[in-house]
Amino acid sequence: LTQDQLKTLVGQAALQYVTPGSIVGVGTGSTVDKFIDALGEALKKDAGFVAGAVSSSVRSTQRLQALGVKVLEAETVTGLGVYIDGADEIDHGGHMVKGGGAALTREKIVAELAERFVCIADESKLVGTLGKFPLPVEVIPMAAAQVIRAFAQLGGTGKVREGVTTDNGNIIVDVTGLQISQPAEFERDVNQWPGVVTVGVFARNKASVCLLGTAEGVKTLNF
Ligand code: DER
Repeated sequence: LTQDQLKTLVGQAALQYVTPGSIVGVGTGSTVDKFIDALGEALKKDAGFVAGAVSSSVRSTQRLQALGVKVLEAETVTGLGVYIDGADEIDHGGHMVKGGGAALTREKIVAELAERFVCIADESKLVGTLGKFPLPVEVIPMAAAQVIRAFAQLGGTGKVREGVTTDNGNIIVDVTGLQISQPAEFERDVNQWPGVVTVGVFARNKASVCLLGTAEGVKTLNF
């Protein structure tokens, strides 16, 4: 099975976690795109399959609206049953590195609204320790240099992601060379640094379940 086929498998499997007629939280990325495709198929059979969606990015909003899904602003809902999103890495505790698609801030906001975070990923994303994937950090532009120096103190090498401005008008620093063995502490510490908007470690908002696409089919990891 190709990586694209694995993403399709898990995108379809995620439909089982959506309560019919509910408002669904939707993340960002190529695996989530497969979930949105599957949602489109479900809506063809039952136009009321979802009542609406809260989206984590302009990219996902456009894809959902193309299906005729009503996209609601996060501030208009008080909670969601489920949030469906991908990850760049996920460890055996359900902690994730996210932000490859530069949507980490809104992803974390929408994830915070949801009772359950359903992560959909191909097996290449499951790791022992987070940090092999360059860690995305959303930063207020004027703080970039000092944040990069702070990561250097931790043995990390930070680099501003060229040509990317987030939906919030900030920049992304990607940090290589980190081993994030205590994700919750790391997230809490870095979140406090002046100028850091969001660090791409999802420990507070870790996954409740991960649908992992493997050559043997979809593996369900519960955390
Ligand atoms: O940017 C993000 O957080 C995405 O969810 C990313 O982590 C997964 O993107 P992919 O499904 O395209 O690999």
